[in-house]
Amino acid sequence: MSISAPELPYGRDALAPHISEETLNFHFGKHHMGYFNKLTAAIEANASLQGKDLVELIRSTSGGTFNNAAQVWNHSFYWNSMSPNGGGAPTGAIADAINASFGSFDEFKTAFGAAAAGQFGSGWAWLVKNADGSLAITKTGNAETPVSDAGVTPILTCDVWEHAYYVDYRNDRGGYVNAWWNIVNWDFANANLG
Ligand code: MN3
Repeated sequence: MSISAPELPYGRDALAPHISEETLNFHFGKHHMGYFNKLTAAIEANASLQGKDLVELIRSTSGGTFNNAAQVWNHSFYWNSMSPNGGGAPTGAIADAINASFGSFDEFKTAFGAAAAGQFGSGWAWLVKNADGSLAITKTGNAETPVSDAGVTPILTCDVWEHAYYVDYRNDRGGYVNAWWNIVNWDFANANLG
């Protein structure tokens, strides 16, 4: 088996009060693990899927296998996009790159928040690096992921499926995204920027 089980990089109560332990019990323990379990079942049932890593599966499958592979990858990236020690203004190279691409951190926050709010239904808001080195904000629906495009490097993501926030914020996606800024992991962003 080439796909390892998802791991949460901190305790399930570590993001409180911004994201509760109850949310992570469901979001990591049920949803993320559910995608992983369905993916491993699909791999066991189909020899042509065996021996491929997660990114290879994302780029070579469609339908249910794509959805589960992409959701396994997207959620691991999402957990790492947050940290109990995160939040505040960006530091290091990502701070300079944000200023260069968006004008200022405040302008970036406004544009990212608009993408997160404007994703109709389930999906994801992303900060990505394009092949030319510039940063961009994108949004994807359902399981769709920038990983599908080999020329794009994901930097950060915020999950805007209702299961990410409904326990803590009910239908207030904007309130959830506002809280996400308190735990955003700039060290992870800098590592991805390379
Ligand atoms: Mn989710």
